[in-house]
Amino acid sequence: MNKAPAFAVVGHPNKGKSAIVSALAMDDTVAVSDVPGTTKRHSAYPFEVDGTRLYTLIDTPGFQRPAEVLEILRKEPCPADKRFEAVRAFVRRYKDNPRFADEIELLTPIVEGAGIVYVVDGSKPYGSEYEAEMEILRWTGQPSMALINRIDESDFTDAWRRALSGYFHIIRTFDPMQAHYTQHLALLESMAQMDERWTASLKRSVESFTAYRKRQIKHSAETIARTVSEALCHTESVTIAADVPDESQKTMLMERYKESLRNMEAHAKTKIEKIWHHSRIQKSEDTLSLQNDDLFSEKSAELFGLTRKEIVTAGAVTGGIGGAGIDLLFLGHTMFLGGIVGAIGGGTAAYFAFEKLSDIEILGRKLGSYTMRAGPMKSRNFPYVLLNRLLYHTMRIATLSHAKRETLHLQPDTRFVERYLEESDRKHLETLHRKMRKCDEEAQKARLSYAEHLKRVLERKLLSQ
Ligand SMILES: Nc1nc2c(ncn2[C@@H]2O[C@H](COP(=O)(O)OP(=O)(O)OP(=O)(O)O)[C@@H](O)[C@H]2O)c(=O)[nH]1
Ligand SMILES: [Mg+2]
Repeated sequence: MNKAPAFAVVGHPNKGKSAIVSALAMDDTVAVSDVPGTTKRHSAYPFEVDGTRLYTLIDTPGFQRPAEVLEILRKEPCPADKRFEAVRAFVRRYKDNPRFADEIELLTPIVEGAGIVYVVDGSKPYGSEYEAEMEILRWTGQPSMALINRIDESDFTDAWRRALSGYFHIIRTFDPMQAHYTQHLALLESMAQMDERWTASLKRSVESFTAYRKRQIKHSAETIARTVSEALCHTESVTIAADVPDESQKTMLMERYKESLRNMEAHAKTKIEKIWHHSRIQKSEDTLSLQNDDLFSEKSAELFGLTRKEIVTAGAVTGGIGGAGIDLLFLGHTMFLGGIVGAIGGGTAAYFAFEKLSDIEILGRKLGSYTMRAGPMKSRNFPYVLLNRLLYHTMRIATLSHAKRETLHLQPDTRFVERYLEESDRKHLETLHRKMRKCDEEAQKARLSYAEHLKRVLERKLLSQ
């Protein structure tokens, strides 16, 4: 049997109990809402790593009639050692009485052995109406702690601390809307102190939790590295009958190519959301624009930390001519291609590469046909554009509390990568981008170092806040 401790999160209605459960269990399926009385039944949310349960949070409805319940409990004289039993008897006796439905729901897990996490809103003044519920919790004698959650800006924390200290030994502040890893760890440490029977197990949880977070970071870094590498090497081809494609064929191919790159990015983002248990988020974001400004302008290159010298010497596009028939290139017809011409002054644009296919059998007939290919991406900025967006996405998702229900606005600015990458990181990544563009065996090795490097960059940020 698994001995992972369970904690019932209890308190007044609408004080952030479900938000706390959601944040601590890292589960965004918990119902969090500003309508008081949202949670009607108690439900358990286990937190598991590799199939091992570390702890369980139990969401509960708020107290509705604590004074009446306390009156019933106090009717008969009851020595302290019999009070737990008295509360249990109350739960049994009033199990089907709708008058105390919420109290029965919230007390059930406690009389079954759960620890108590009592939640108050530190942005509202303390009032004696909270005393009956705190007294009931004290009657149970179960290990307990109080959590002060400030829902808005006002601060009555000191008054709350004074009041709570008469009922709880451990009092902590916690903001479920900020997914601060260090705050979460500190809270687990405090929970480990609630009862010595749980200490060892919760200490192990802290270790597993840290190891788990490192794995999440590693998987995110690998996802980003794979996506950048695949997007750099991606090509789209169509076979055409004549050596001069018509406009609609070119546009179609270019749209398909762009669409594939966008899909790669979207796929990576979904993967990252899954890694961080955020599959249900509502988000508003722009898709990868693939506009000239981002991909080919010197201004963007400078933002990514590419120096003027690097741009001039290497050109805004890298590499040579991809295909045989460079004279078949029809530059300037689409915005996208126009950008290349602008960036390199009408010179070697390897964007569209046409390779003559001959002696290829199609449907049993010999055909002299041509392949029109878009890609691989030659823009020097492109891997930075993608890296910037995916790093931004990872940072936002990894630091997003599971208690948030509002739409997440994602607007990466080009300076993000600059803020996150130091000069030495950038130099290293630039070397790796160059190797990854070769799309050969060396490129695979470069991708692994790239992932390793990104992991260190992400760890620097995500393990310290
Ligand atoms: N800004 C902010 N809002 C919070 C915080 N904690 C909770 N909320 C909001 O307060 C409202 C109530 O939160 P819930 O977690 O649903 O409260 P509850 O105690 O479970 O409520 P019931 O289930 O109705 O008893 C929700 O709109 C939350 O988004 C907080 O720390 N900061
Ligand atoms: Mg609730």
